[in-house]
Amino acid sequence: MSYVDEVYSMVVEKNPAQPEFHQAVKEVLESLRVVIEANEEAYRKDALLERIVTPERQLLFRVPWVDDNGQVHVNNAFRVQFNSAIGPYKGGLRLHPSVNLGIIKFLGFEQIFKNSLTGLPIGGGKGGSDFDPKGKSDREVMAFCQSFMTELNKYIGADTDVPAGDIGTGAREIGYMFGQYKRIRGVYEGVLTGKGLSYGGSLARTEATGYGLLYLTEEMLKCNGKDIKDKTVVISGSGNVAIYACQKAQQLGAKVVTVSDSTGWVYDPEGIDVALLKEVKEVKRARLTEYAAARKSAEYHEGKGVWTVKCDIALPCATQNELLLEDAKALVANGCFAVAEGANMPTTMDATEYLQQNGVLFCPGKAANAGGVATSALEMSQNSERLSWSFEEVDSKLKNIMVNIFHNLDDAAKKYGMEGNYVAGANIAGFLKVAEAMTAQGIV
Ligand code: NDP
Ligand code: 2IT
Repeated sequence: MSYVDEVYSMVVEKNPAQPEFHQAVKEVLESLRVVIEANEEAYRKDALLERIVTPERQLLFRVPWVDDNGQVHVNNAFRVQFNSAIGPYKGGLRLHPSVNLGIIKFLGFEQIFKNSLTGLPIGGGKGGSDFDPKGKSDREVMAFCQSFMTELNKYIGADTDVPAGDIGTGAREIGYMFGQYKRIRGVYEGVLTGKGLSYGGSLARTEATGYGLLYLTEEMLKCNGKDIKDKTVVISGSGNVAIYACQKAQQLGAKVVTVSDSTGWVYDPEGIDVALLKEVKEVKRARLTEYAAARKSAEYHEGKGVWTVKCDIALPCATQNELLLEDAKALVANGCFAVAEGANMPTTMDATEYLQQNGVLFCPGKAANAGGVATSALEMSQNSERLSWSFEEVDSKLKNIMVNIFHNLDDAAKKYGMEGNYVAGANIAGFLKVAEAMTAQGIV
């Protein structure tokens, strides 16, 4: 059996019932085959692949908290410190009822390669809990966040592990967590990113993932003789990534005609009204039915459906495995020519292959959504030097980073004989830097 197949079998055997983790490992290892085969002897001897697929440390803990009626609840919480070869662990905290260890491991594993692609000194980690912030009062969210941080604070720090937002964790949650960390540890340091602007947050971090997605998409189109201007874009999700992807796409002259949430989706042929979307989602924390009710041109549909809308470009920005083979077929049939992932692993492997085989430009999340974590690393730099950069400065650094990421993966794909395969390019470019750092640091 080849080294890649051996390691993949080991992962499946040692990590039962973690399908998302298996899927993420499979996608990475498959596209590394040519690199691994060229270095097989050295990698095998050092068990490099076994080490890279095994987290350095996994923390599992309970989070008890009291609701507004005095009832106690208990949630499961996780922090997976996956790989620190190139910097302190860095990655978000997901708060969603679907969270389990396998999902956090898939996200942490992806984060290793994503963070490497940014070119900045950050290792890979991820955490979260099956707590659902939806429908909870601010007080209840605070109670959860404080209890969560009462345990997590022991394992994190500005130079060891720096968490941030993800699904369900936004500015409100980061604020409560930061306050509790500071209170318990007694240090004012950049231990979390995505902080508010009044206490050490970076300008443009809120916008960074969505804006970065569009900067990369624009570059990918440009290098393939296409332009984003006047194109029709479909977006899924209506959270942090989707909102700012929508805003930047419109600034670049495209028309975004859909957004979605976990209950339904909106089709707005006149183009999504971003100010209204922000009011509904960021201020009122309401459902998309409220967007449709306030906007004449919008239609609301229950369930799933954005991928059936005719478009040029599709940007999945909600969650994992939300774009399936049948969706890929619908996109191709409707003339879609580019897909870039704002979410982590939103496209299944068979859907990705179908898109690639049908000539669709496809950029995987670990490259396309790296602008969020890259800007988090810029927030860490600003915190360390106790300075704040202007919006324009951060935004221009973000744009440069995204353009560089695209060229790195494009070059890696070409170098290994897979021109245009940006999945392979991203995995190879991300992996090589981490592998080199791990090799240089010995068996740790
Ligand atoms: P938010 O919580 O702000 O928004 C998530 C959006 O996705 C909401 O519209 C939500 O709908 C929808 N969604 C979540 N889970 C599901 C589900 N199971 N089925 C259908 N819809 C769902 O999260 P973000 O925008 O921050 O994150 C979106 C994606 O982007 C995630 O994959 C995340 O890992 C990734 N990402 C985020 C980064 C960041 O900086 N925030 C950086 C890089 C990647 P509803 O409100 O109904 O739940
Ligand atoms: O998936 C991701 O890259 C994030 N949720 C952002 C992580 C971060 O540390 O900013």
